Amino acid sequence: MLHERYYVEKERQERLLARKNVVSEEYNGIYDRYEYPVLTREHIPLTWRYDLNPETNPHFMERLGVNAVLNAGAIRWNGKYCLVARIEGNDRKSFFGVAESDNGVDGFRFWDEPVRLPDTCPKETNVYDMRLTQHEDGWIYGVFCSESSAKDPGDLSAAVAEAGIVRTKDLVSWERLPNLVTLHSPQQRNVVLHPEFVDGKYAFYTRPMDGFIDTGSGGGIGFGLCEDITHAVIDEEKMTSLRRYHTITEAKNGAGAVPVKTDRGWIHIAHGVRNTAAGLRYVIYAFATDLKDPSKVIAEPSGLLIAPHGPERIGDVSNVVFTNGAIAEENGRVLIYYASSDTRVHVAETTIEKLTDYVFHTTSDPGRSADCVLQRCELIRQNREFLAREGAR
Ligand code: M1P
Repeated sequence: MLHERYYVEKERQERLLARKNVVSEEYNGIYDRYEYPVLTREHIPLTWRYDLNPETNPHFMERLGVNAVLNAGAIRWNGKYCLVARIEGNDRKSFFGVAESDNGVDGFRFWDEPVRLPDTCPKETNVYDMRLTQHEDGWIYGVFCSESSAKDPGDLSAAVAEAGIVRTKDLVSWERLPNLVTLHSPQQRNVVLHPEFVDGKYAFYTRPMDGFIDTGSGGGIGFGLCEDITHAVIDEEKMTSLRRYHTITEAKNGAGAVPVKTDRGWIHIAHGVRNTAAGLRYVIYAFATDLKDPSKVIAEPSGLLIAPHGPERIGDVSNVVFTNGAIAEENGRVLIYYASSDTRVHVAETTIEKLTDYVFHTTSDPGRSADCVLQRCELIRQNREFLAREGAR
């Protein structure tokens, strides 16, 4: 017989999964934030965490607890909104799980079992942050961080980050391809596969790094082409969106969701990092690249698009918002999935029209306080004139 607590927990989880999400009152005209996270550790099926047999688990203890559900790749698949979330066990190791919803903003439910990636890299310790690309070659690719120990006996935390690549046709069976090789960058994280061929080649957004945490000489988000995805090697990495002094990308940045194609360019939703006395602060920003040459930045609005607000600011790694998945629908609706403080996943909703307006009509960062205040005073002047013309205050 099942433990009585099973029914209590099951009922609690069903209530959580059935809860309707609501648009938050916060307004900026660019996107709507939703009130409730779409995925948390409480969404993980009980069968993944508990041993349900009272003979072997008389106290109905969590035997394999889950610490956090975060950074999710996203895709519209078979009429559903699917997230491939990073699930971090209490043991600190991450793995992936597919959760689906009918509307993209609530009711996300994990499939019966986590994703089992082919275990082809014996040295790999951890995997996380999958970006899902529906490529024009017909495959769905998952590009994720494959982390291995640096085998430095003097430093237990020394690690090496590479980009792992898998592909699938159904999100169930995954074929593992060799990790991406970038000839001039020792480490890579936040690598994203572009959905179309560029000059007949596969195109990747990269994030060259000298070390596991610090990007070192890595100047920002890179871009490189490779002939053969089954042995992906990038020789030359060009820079796209750059790290800049005294901006939201001063410490580092990285590609996020697969770019969204619009009439005016590819819109990228990425993350920028700066240093503070309280540690690194991660925010989400946007920029656009040229339709024909997706490495060429053609618009970069000033500052951040999404910052951690309210309860989002607190979690395992506080003061962080991070995205690696967005869904752009045929009707122009765009859902941006972002994790807060490395702990849970949220959604913000906008449209291609609004994103395009935001990216192309928001002024860029002039780089200095004196110029920023001039920019703002000019806005105020124009508004005063407009209000006067309208006879309003
Ligand atoms: O802890 C914040 C994020 O840190 C890393 O991002 P980046 O490589 O830009 O520093 C990633 O490990 C990410 O998973 C994490 O959310």
